[in-house]
Amino acid sequence: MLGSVVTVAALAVGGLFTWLWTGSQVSTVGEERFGNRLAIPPLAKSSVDEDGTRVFDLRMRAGETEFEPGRRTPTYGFNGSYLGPTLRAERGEKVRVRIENGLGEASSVHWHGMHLPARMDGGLHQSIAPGATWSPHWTVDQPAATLWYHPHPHGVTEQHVRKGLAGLFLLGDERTDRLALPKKYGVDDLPVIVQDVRFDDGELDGGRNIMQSVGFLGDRTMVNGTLSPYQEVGDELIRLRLLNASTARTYAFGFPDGRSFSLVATDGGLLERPAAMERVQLSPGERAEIVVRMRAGERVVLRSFPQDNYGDVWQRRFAGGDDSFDVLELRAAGRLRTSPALPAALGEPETPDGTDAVRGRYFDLKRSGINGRAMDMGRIDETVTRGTTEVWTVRNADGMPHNFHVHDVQFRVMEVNGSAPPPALRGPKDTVFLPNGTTMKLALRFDGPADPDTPYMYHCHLLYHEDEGMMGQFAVVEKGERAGTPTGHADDHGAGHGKDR
Ligand SMILES: [Cu+2]
Repeated sequence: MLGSVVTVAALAVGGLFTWLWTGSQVSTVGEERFGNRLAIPPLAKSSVDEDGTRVFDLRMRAGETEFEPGRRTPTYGFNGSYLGPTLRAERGEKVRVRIENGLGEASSVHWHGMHLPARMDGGLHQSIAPGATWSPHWTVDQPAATLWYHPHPHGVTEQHVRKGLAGLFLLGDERTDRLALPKKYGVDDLPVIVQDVRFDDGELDGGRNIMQSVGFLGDRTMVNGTLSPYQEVGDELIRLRLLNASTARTYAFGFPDGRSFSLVATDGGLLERPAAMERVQLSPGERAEIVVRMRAGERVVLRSFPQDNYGDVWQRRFAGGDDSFDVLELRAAGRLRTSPALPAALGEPETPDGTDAVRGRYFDLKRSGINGRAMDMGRIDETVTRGTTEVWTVRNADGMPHNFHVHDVQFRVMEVNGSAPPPALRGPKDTVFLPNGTTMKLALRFDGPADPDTPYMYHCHLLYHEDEGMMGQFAVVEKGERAGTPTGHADDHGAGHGKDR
């Protein structure tokens, strides 16, 4: 009698586990109909004022979006109901963005990947109250790149981004503008903002089950807010500007027929030369520009494949590593315009190689906090000297995947687990993926300007972890100067709001 009870219980537990195990793998491969034309975010209008500053206007607002015909979903967006326009500026230009917060709650807008003064960075200390306007301004002083913007409010970044607040900020420079790369926006140069979503009765779901240690994981993907998207293309070479704007999910992009493509740029701009590869892995916040060769009349799917470097079998199954998605279908015209061959030489590196580093720092990534401490807006964790190079060693031994993003700088990956970085990590980076058991050495140069009272952030860009406190602050100071006290921290949330600073 007892034996049969135990047997039944064991069978029940085993059955439950099998159900959980198989049910936790998500795949949309072969399931997407690709019936919706890909939305291309509009280029943001701008004006140039008397002193030559290029001025953009963004309004954060709540709205409703029809992702599927007849079903209205509450969402957030910039100048629209979901996502935002694509901003474009050239190196050397002065830019100003007037941001009006039309939401019913405080938020902020961070310029991910941008080198700019800390007060313009849009992190936790530049909160914009409901109804207020914030107008950060700076001079673009970095190479051509695919950057992006998104909110960074304390504790609710995940929610604001997942509801739709994100957009691209493309930078150009003279040298890059002359290169023979596909550059017709929306034609042979396509923005590809990838997000995973799950709908719950028409609403965007943000829940996570207890085993999803990384945060929310959706059951399908969208590109530029379009479900099951296709794009018609008419050129031999197509440049895809891939942005992983998902809050927790990491992708490994490639094509089902195994064709290789050329990686031309990483987060902060061009590689020195194109690198041929079959997969490119992007964790939340990372970008890659790839150029793929099309054959006349074909249809090819951009797919995200399972990732065997993601972690142990448990993490792979329950935290997204085993999942796969059919992301975007490219439909080539019957006759294609000839594209010039890719240039053999692309960018000229501006990231430091680490040989002139004046000091090293160590960052231990834990979900509970970096270096054993959870985020405190009133505490500056690290003080760096303007105009110096440092080597940061970042380690994840936390048993789950993390990544690491540093504001203000583009850095160079010097080493991954003691070896030279793979080609996909040889370009300028601001965010890197660190699966459990990874140690990376990064070379970063801090060119200021110094501001001892206003810190920048470094953090895990899995937004659920970031919101939980997996973040720290660094201030850039003049030589010999000490960091001050951050202004506008947690218990001081109203300070400075509504002023046009
Ligand atoms: Cu993390």
